[in-house]
Amino acid sequence: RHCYTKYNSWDTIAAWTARIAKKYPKLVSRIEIGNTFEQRPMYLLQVGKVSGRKKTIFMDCGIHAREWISPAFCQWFVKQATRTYGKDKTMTYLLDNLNFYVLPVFNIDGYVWSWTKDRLWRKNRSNNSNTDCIGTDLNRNFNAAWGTVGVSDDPCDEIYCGTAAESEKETKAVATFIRENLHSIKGYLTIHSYSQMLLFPYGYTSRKAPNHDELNKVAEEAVEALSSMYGTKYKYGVSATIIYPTSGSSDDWAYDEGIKYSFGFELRDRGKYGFLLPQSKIKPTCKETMLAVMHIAKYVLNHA
Ligand code: 0X9
Ligand code: ZN
Repeated sequence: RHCYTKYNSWDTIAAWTARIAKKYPKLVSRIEIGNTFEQRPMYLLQVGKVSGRKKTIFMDCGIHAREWISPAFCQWFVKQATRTYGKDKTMTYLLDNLNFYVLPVFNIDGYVWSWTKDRLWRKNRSNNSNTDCIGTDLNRNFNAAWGTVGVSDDPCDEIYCGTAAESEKETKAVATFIRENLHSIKGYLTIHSYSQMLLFPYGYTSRKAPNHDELNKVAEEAVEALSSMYGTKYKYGVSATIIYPTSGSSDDWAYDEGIKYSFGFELRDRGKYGFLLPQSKIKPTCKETMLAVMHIAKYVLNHA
């Protein structure tokens, strides 16, 4: 039984994607972008008023299996979009002029594993050669200085980067979809937890991104909007310095593909519960995060 204020299993989320597309045919459609290693279909929701060529923002949740608040946010976003379109002025304006591609769970196999066998599982569930260790870190598997910093080449490690960039079916499906839609995708958002940070490129180098100052300003304003609701404190800045250097991460890759507005969120909390954020925090976390995402979306619409 699906509920926005509870963590939902993959089967429940999958059924929900079908239902919401059916209920709001003028606003939501469901696209299958590929299959996971364990052959589950990867569902993407296109959200926005149907009309000709529109700028779009791609947002994914659940690259890392155990970060359950992340898929909860993607579901919340779609709920807010469908329930407030035509009522809330900002939402109506955004959905009339923008499309959102929302991938509610990127790493589905890992998410299922975190529900059934190991709550703190992070990677996907693909096999590796010459070892019993399972899985690749999908946020080390993109083609952005792949395999260089903040990764491991040991398949038994949590940050194993895979055998090559896009070696994983899940990475390949997302990267292919984004490449095929690059003409319209102006913003990229990837939702993680935890630590309350809003990050932007680069993670793989200390070089400044060409529009660093602009990204910094947008991030500052987004964080300010977020904290206006409950006072939640966020850090913001370059991912390599604010969190730690990583290569093969999705936001750096999207940025280097030409998506000038690329951000990574690390949602609540700052470590009290960590990945085990209680369900009672879903609603406040999603409500405040909406403000930051809406701010970025408005900016992208007006500046991209
Ligand atoms: O290590 C990661 O992949 C992210 N942190 S998490 O705790 N959610 O695993 C941070 C990635 C930071 N780097 C980039 N966003 N490039
Ligand atoms: Zn993560």
